[in-house]
Amino acid sequence: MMAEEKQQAYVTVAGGYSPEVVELKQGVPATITFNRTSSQGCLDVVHSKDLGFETELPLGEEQTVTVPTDQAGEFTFSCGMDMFSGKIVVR
Ligand SMILES: [Cu+2]
Repeated sequence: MMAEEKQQAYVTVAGGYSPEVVELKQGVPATITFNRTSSQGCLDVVHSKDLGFETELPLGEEQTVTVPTDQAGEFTFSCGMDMFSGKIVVR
């Protein structure tokens, strides 16, 4: 494995998450960039209790979070009120 290997995922937030499932490779440093492009719904916060991130998503401003990939599995992220959710699959 190359020391500088990284992976970056991109999720558009517009009345839900697109894509709803983000796949990441275990053991490779990862970031996910969220871009909220619509004021629809209550998606101005995204968080994951599983993976320990939470960030506000100002409309039209990309926000990048670091995601731990040391553990394989399926992890959930959701809006601030847990009404919309997506999944991060690490394997
Ligand atoms: Cu919500």
